Amino acid sequence: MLPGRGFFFLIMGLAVAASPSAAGAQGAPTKIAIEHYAFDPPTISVKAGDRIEFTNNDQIPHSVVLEAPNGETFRSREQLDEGETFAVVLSTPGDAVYFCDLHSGMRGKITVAK
Ligand SMILES: [Cu+2]
Repeated sequence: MLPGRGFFFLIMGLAVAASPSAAGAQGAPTKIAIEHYAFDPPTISVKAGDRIEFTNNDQIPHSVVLEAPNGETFRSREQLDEGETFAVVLSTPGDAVYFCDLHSGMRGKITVAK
């Protein structure tokens, strides 16, 4: 048992409980890493309203183009540099597909549940 760990999650819990009005906040964001020319994890399930964060951990730029279940398209900056994050909130249930505009092999899918 790490003594600091429980305390950290207690603080996180209080922070979430203290901000019930945050739009669609379901807790911690779902994180997708961009590493070694791939999205990790490439497929994931979230709840409608969850915040999804893509972070580029590669030393070369990538991008994120996402087609939401309702047909809406979300785009990151053309070139997301190392350490930069692109966040999106999907409010419509269904399947969203996304890809990197710079590297054709980089793609993934997000299933949005109600
Ligand atoms: Cu890329």
